[in-house]
Amino acid sequence: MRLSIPEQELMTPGHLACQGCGATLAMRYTLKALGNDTILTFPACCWSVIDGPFPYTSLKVPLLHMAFEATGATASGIKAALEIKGNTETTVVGWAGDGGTFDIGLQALSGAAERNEDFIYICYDNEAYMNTGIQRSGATPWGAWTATTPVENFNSIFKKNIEEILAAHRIPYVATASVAYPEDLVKKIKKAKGIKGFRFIHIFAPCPPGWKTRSEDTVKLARLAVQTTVFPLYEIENSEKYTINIVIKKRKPVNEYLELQGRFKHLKEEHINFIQENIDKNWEKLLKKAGLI
Ligand SMILES: Cc1ncc(C[n+]2csc(CCOP(=O)(O)OP(=O)(O)O)c2C)c(N)n1
Ligand code: SF4
Repeated sequence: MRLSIPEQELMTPGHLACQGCGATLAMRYTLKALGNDTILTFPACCWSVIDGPFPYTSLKVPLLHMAFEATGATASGIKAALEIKGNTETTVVGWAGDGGTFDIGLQALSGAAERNEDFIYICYDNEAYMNTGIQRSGATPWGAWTATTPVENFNSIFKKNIEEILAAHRIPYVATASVAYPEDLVKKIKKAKGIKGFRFIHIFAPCPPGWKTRSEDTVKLARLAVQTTVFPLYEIENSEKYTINIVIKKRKPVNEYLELQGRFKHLKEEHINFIQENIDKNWEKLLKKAGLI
């Protein structure tokens, strides 16, 4: 059998993540795609813990821990320092959670994208501020329970469309990816590695304690998110060329995805219908942009 995913492991076992953490799969596949000539920078997030305390580390590449809001600026600085030293080979990656990307790091992210800095920005999206106790973020979906959007006042704001925000910066590459589709994920990271300029990749990464799900359902949930088109897999090149990588012909109803998660268990039928209507609208918009309807 021909393996499409590199065998090289740059993430070791014995890290500090919870069982079934989607963010660890995201990292493992990303490093397989990038190889060891890579430097990472992390803001405050679960990954600043998962890696382990100094001098221990679960990653075989250099990394720099940085303040929550500073991923875009820090990665820009690392890249500039390497260039001064004559190193144009090493891949620089800003690696942040959704809180550090959609909300608190958005300013530095936008600045780096506007300058078309030559690094890859990866957001692993577990749809809340997990590391500090499951507070709502700009990536939290409509209807979800979080610690700051309790059941009686559940989240009633839609997830920010971060892809469109980034595409509006006219950067060369924007892509979504999922831990349930590792071949697609690795292909996109490799493609991003070969592009010069600012590249943004948004990886869907379920979180069992934050979503109130079973650890063994992480990949199933990530797959259902694609099959229901809650999280479609697509690319935007040079802010105008849309490609849907996995076109779902027979979409599953959103309830199949929601019912596995404790964070949605308070929802009533009318809420689920409302969520479905919005997913339908978004999917149609995307099909139009990709020229498929
Ligand atoms: C300026 C600032 N505000 C708040 C914090 C506390 N803090 C540390 S990690 C974190 C949550 C990060 O959430 P996210 O970026 O979504 O990553 P996740 O924890 O989900 O991996 C918060 C609020 C901080 N370190 N700095
Ligand atoms: S809280 Fe969620 S994202 Fe953080 S380590 Fe645990 S499973 Fe992973």
